[in-house]
Amino acid sequence: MERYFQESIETASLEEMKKIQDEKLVKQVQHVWNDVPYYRKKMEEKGVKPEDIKSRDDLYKLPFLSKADLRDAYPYGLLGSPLSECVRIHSTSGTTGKRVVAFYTQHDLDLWSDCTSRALVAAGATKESVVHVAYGYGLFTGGAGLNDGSHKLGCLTVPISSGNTDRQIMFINDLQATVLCCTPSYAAYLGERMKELGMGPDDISLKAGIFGAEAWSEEMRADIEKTMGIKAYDIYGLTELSGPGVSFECCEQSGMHVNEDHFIPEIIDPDTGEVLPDETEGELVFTALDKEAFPLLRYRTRDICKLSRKKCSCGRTLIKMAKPKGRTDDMLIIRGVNVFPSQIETVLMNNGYPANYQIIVDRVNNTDTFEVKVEMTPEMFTDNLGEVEARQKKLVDGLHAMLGIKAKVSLVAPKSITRSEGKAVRVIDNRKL
Ligand code: DLL
Repeated sequence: MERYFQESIETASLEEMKKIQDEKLVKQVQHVWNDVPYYRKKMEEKGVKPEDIKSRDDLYKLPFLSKADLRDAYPYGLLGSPLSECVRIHSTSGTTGKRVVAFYTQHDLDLWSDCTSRALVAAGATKESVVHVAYGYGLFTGGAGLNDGSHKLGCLTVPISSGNTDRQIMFINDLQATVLCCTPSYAAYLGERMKELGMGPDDISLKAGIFGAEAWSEEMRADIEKTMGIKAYDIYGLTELSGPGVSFECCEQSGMHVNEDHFIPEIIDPDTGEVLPDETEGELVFTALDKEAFPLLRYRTRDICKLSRKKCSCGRTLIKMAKPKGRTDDMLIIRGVNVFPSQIETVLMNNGYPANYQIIVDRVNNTDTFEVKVEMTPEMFTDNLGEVEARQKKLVDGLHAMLGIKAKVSLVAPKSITRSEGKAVRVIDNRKL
């Protein structure tokens, strides 16, 4: 079995990678200076010229780009190629303000599919694999991204998109799919439905899953792996940088290798913008090194994460990023305390609950209210009030120990929280802040 899709890049030495990045960065800065007046103006405001950027070590001199810039420049203001060279757009499902629209030339699409092919190979896919792509197709990048990587690798690709769970299971069974690609919350739902249909891990043909597009915990990974009898790999990416495949997990399943020949990662202090050393948590920033149509430099992702250069047993030398803990903008501040949905998920799963929950925050008489609605499994479901109360108290205590604040916990009937076929909706914040 092939271990790598592009071995010489994936196992390049530090010096080789630096050389690739330095050369590409110098070219890319020139491209942006010449072709993206919006960014050129930002560089001029900061007093930076293309000749000031001679290598990756000069990256810190460049200005950041943020989502606000993308909104300002919507739709064509950050375009780096003539429209006649662009062949595709994708877009985020942003809930506030304008959507982000990203553009691709044919060359951009080719490089993007290299990234997702690398992820598929790292998850054990080969040309013999049957890859069931249940990420949404359309404006969302998940479907198209894994579809194209799967094609490039020569796998039989099932472009089923999301929805119609029973039909998904029928296709997985009938075609004996070996790799499942979808969001982790949808994978958990598919697993739950398979169980209901009486299928155990040995009845399921799948061997690996490539799950991303939202934060998910180690506990959720263990749960999905057990239900389906697979290895579940994380994959990360964002529309602004192409889509899935900016980074991907290998057999070590401990952090994702960044496709560093295409994207330079940095971790910064979100308040000061200062670059932080490896192994320190902060906001993840990426510089796209060879994107033509939408060439973002130092783009602030708002994802909270850390980087590590520790040696990986898979043989890849690409730097690793940890599982993002959450986003600076999905961090809730409840009664002055920072709360991430992923922390709540960890407590629930440690206590044997599935990851079907909703966090409801409101403000009454100037005080934040904080409720966590948690679905019970059918085995837990009971009308014995004393038992339900004891279970609720255990979760209240567990959450208090994790977060330092008290939540109201409401245990609800199995299947009463709406399932998502794409990214799960975990937080309902009714505060008018
Ligand atoms: O979610 C691209 C994608 C598709 C990634 C399929 C992986 C698989 P956007 O809709 O633009 O793009 O959302 C990007 O999703 O900034 C993170 O906050 C979050 N995200 C993506 N992957 C992960 C992950 C796609 N593995 C935003 N873990 C990013 C945690 C993730 N968060």
